Amino acid sequence: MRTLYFSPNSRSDTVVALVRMLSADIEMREVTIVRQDGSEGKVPYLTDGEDTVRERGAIMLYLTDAYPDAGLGPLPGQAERGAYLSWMFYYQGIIEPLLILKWADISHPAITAGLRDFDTMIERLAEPLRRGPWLLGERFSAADMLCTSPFFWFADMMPADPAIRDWVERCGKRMSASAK
Ligand SMILES: N[C@@H](CCC(=O)N[C@@H](CS)C(=O)NCC(=O)O)C(=O)O
Repeated sequence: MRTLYFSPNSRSDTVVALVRMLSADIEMREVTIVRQDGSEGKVPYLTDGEDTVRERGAIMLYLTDAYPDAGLGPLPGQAERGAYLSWMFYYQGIIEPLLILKWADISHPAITAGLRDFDTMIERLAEPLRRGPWLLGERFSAADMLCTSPFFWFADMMPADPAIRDWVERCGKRMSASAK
């Protein structure tokens, strides 16, 4: 039995939405993440028997592989699998760190050398969106859900580029349509 630990109005929201869209039979356990005792309490967190999964990108990838019927992520051997993995890891390794650094107004040549910068990251996202509606072209996937997620929370981070703005709006509509 799989269990997802989540807390409302947190990063786990995207995973909760994905579980719904996958029609996945997962026990949902709401937890409090503000802890006074110094213990680790990050969400989202997924358990699957003895195995555990942390980090949104990893959890979403694990779930789209585990519930393939919903078609929300290419499986090994399918077209665009490499691009799918790349966007999930690009989110965790580049997009979210750059958003936090921008919010904190921190810059350093070593950061730019490793991660590039916010504008380069936005351009990277916009490239496929000028050719098709989703990061994987015509195919909507959990990568769109993950990579648009910060723009729903931090409206002031939303770039002016219409390719990004339209994509975020499209993705929001797609997710809310599945909630009905
Ligand atoms: N890199 C992790 C970040 C998870 C994370 O920081 N979640 C926040 C909620 S938005 C949390 O659990 N905070 C509580 C804490 O840091 O103790 C992921 O993407 O899953």
